[in-house]
Amino acid sequence: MRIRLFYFVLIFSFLVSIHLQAEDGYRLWLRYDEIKDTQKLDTYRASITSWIIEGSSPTLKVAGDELNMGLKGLLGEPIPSVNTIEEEGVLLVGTPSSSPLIASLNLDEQLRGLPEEGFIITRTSANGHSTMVIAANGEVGVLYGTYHFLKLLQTHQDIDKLSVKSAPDVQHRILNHWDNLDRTVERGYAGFSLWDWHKLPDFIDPRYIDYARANASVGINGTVITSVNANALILTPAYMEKAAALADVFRPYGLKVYLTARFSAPVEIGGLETADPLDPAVQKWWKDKVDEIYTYIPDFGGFLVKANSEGQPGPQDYGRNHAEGANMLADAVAEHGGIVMWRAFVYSEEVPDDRAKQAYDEFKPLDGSFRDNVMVQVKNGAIDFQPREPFHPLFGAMPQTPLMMEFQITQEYLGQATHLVYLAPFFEEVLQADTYAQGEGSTVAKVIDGSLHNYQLTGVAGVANIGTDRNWTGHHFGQANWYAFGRLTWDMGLSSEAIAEEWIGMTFTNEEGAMKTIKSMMLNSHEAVVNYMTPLGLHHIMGPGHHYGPGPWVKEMSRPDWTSVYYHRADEEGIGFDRTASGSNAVAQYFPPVAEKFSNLQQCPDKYLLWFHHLDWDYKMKSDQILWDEIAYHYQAGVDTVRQMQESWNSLESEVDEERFKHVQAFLEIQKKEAVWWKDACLSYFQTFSDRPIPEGVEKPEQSLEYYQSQRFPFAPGIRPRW
Ligand code: BDP
Repeated sequence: MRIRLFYFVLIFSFLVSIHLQAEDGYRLWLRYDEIKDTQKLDTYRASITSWIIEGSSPTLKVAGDELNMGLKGLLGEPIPSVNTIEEEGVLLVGTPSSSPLIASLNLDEQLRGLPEEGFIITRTSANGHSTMVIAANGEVGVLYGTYHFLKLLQTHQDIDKLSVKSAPDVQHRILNHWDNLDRTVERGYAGFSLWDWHKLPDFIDPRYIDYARANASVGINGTVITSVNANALILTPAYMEKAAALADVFRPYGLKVYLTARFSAPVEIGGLETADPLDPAVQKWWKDKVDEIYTYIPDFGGFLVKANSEGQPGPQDYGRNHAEGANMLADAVAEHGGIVMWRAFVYSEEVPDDRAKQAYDEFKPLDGSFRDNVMVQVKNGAIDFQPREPFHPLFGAMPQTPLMMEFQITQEYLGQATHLVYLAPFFEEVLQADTYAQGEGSTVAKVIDGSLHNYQLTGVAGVANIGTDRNWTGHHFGQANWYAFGRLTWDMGLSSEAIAEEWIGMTFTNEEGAMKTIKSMMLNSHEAVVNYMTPLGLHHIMGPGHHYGPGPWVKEMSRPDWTSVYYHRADEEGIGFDRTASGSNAVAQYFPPVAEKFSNLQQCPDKYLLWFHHLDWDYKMKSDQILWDEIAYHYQAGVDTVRQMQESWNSLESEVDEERFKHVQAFLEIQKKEAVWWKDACLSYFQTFSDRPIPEGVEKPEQSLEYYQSQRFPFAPGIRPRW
């Protein structure tokens, strides 16, 4: 009896553990659980009875595997693959060159002009039977089309009259991992680096494959696997072999590997005395090094470089400019088809001018002097991934140099992994901003997709939020930002709402009411975090070094533009950074209509007010409130929104599996606590200048200012090793 009970308990706990494992978020948005809506399920089962993929390349094989797994899971029964079309209900997948069946269909018209990665999903007649077809000119297009098709099922779309034609808006859609070789992740809040360097190349963690699947499913086609604060060791044979093993895993998924290049590598690992980009020996060293990399990784994508920025070595160490540095590397990779992504995130120690102006001042004069295979990678805003920033003035200002957007997906300045912040609305806000570079309608998106200046190279980068945490991103909702990054870089015209709907449908629910509740939590979340951290254009007032929590009082750092007081400039009179003509005049870097708008107090949107203006505490806002009160109300509104998010989430208890429900619930509680902390710490501090009461309706700070100032977080995650 006892033995039986023992086995019963054992089996029971095993089953429970399987169940729990299934809801830990590991499967991301590729869950493929059986469709619960029986009507939908029946229609899908009737429409898809078998599938064919002709051809046997690795990419077609993974497309077939995904289709097999996806259909079986979603439809709740295995859907066989067949060799011929003898009935309706066959899903035909492939390219005209890999599939004679597809070649025999009259798809030329539809496929014409479609890039290799694009795809069509259509219905046509094959062998006299109405057949659904996923077709592309390139095999990766087939894979992307397959994921798209599965997504239609996952989100319960009508597939009867399908007519999809899709192609990416930009060529390079790239994750930037700030992963170190010791597996720490700079500004990573989801555990350690996925790359198990020590065991590579021999041990291939199955997670690498799931990582590649997830990226392919949203069209991400490149990954920079090492940190921008680069280590030259990655360019040594032992590490290149490891990187090559990753590249081998990623290749079938259309995911290229890129590396960060440490500019001083010729000295550090090459034994040269200089890394001067104009020195022929240095040029040769890089050329040889690149040739060597290509022997390991034949389709190596190229380099991402952070140079002469925050202490990183660069061409300026030798009196050369950024273009000379970038061009040397560009020449080395050119014959292999590689590219160089050269970052514009620079600000010089010697220049006492407004940090917001420095990237523009340094790069604008170099427009037109970069090689054709260089993209300059520009952060979305001119400071540094703050909760909200106006778009970077470089966008639109370099017509002869392809500019690549850099977003930060990891939430370094946005509550890190415990705050639910859906970033798509912010990405969308930046992409849709009008630069006026060529008159009205010259949006940042049009700069980035190349249409405004006819760029031949186009790209978007996102600093990854991915790590070894079982759910990949720390917060279950962090997955939505990875997802949204991929979707938006594929189609910059997609709305953040539409992307949220897809993601919710694939991860949590397609049930209308619950979907609506989750969607509204997501869509309000970015505004909420801006409100409780940096409302009305405030920026860079976070804790020093780790960037966790509030630190508006920070004033002792090794450089003034790392402090908070440099940015908020609060004094007895008022608050804000005057970037108009009477101040740093950073506003002049924008095209005149934008500069005028931001300079003019009547026209400057409230959300950028203190970014561009220093205003009196009793400045009358459009709302009729005085500035001080308005600031306080915004902080309170941020806290209130988080409380609403908590209520919304709690109402979903019966709609969401217990494990993810509780996880998110606990994180929302942390978020609420920290939102209150931000509000209280910032209001207490700014009140010492404003000398005005906390207005009616705003909760009083819970602790004294001294208490907030005394908080220390020496072990906050994601800190740069040297800090
Ligand atoms: C800052 C991060 C720092 C990065 C830097 C960069 O705090 O860790 O190295 O950006 O983008 O926001 O290079």
